[in-house]
Amino acid sequence: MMMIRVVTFLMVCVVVRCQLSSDFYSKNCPNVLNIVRREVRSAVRNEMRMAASLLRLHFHDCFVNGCDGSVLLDGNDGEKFALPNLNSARGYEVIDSIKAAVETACGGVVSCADVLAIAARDSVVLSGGPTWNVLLGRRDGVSANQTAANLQLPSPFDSLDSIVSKFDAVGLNTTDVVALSGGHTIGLSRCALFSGRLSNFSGSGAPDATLDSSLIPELRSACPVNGDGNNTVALDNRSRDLFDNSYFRNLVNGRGILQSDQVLVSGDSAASTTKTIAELYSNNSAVFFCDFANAMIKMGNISPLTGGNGEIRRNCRVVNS
Ligand code: HEM
Ligand SMILES: *[C@@H]1O[C@H](CO)[C@@H](O)[C@H](O)[C@H]1NC(C)=O
Ligand SMILES: *[C@@H]1O[C@H](CO)[C@@H](O)[C@H](O)[C@H]1NC(C)=O
Ligand SMILES: *[C@@H]1O[C@H](CO)[C@@H](O)[C@H](O)[C@H]1NC(C)=O
Ligand SMILES: *[C@@H]1O[C@H](CO)[C@@H](O)[C@H](O)[C@H]1NC(C)=O
Ligand SMILES: *[C@@H]1O[C@H](CO)[C@@H](O)[C@H](O)[C@H]1NC(C)=O
Ligand SMILES: CC(=O)N[C@H]1CO[C@H](CO)[C@@H](O)[C@@H]1O
Repeated sequence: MMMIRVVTFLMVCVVVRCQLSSDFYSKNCPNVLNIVRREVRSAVRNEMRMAASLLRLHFHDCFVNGCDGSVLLDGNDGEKFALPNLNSARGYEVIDSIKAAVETACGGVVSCADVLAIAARDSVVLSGGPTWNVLLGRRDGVSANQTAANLQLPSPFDSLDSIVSKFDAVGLNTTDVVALSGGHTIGLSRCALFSGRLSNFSGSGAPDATLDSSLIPELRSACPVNGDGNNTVALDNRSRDLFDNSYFRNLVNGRGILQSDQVLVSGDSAASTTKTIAELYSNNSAVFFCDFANAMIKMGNISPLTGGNGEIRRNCRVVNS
């Protein structure tokens, strides 16, 4: 069974081309992959959710100014304080400790943007998902852009068209939208981001009709009206910490948590090819794993700074002086 899966995975997989390289640090920091993996493993052992949080950080980095570590920069006007990240994005301290370990081994060599990319891959693998060769050689940006973070990161209240166009703007297509949304097979969401679906959805007087009604009582009890909007539920309650295709099995059953999840199969816009893709993933996890890995590589290739652009930040929170 395992053998068949592996063979299918290899057959389906088509390698994506790009400008970074997987052996970028082979001379100047040959141990970087082992160091990052060791640190991620220890953080995830300490708290399983951290795998999800680290995966999301790489996504939020790449969608704003490309994968340049900008999400990590401190400061009230930084991306950390943009709406999609405030009281939401997490894992910054873990990135600090990974970076510190890497700096001890090879100071001033490995970018924070690359640390995020490696940590995201390791997080997926440690959660039971696919692996891929992480392409490296990104340099770190010297500024963050909060406005861009607010405009360019997809919102859980976005329509399918809006989500598709935000991905398109960074060179990711509909297949990538669906595959990468599968990142929601791990991690949690706060009630405030979906509780509007549970009653009087968009002023309709009723819950969101695309939400399986048998899920509503459970979600209402986890997220009571006037309760703490910061309470959390699993994005994939079938297997909250396992990276598998059950997120897509939820979607075909109307059990996506966020509106932006469910629109992939229930949205009636022109882009509903997303439904065909989600259905495929719901009964073929090998194709999902392969498409996810390829889409992660594509996402990691968004506008990298290379050559003499940017810098290798010593502390991921501040630009070098
Ligand atoms: C398609 C558009 C997307 C939207 C609208 C979206 C939105 C969200 C929202 C609202 C949350 C919960 C945040 C909170 O509770 O404060 C979340 C969590 C998460 N997202 Fe997404 N997301 C999208 C795509 C992605 C992608 C592409 C990835 C990675 C490949 C990803 C990975 C995650 C993970 C792992 C979590 C859980 C984080 C944790 O538990 O700390 N998401 N997302
Ligand atoms: C920040 O992003 C916004 C929106 O994309 C853009 O209009 C603005 O020029 C950017 N600011 C800087 C300093 O690059
Ligand atoms: C998206 O791009 C990938 C290659 O990066 C390709 O294999 C796939 O067919 C494309 N999907 C769509 C819907 O165009
Ligand atoms: C639902 O919301 C709409 C608009 O906000 C409001 O006019 C209506 O009275 C609400 N209905 C119920 C049943 O709460
Ligand atoms: C969540 O917690 C933060 C920080 O304590 C607070 O500022 C915010 O208002 C809370 N959000 C909700 C929806 O309750
Ligand atoms: C895949 O799953 C969908 C629903 O999830 C189902 O309708 C469809 O028949 C399945 N297709 C195949 C080829 O098994
Ligand atoms: C909304 C939610 O989180 N529902 C359930 C998820 O699964 C556990 C059992 O594993 C239930 O106790 C929750 O109520």
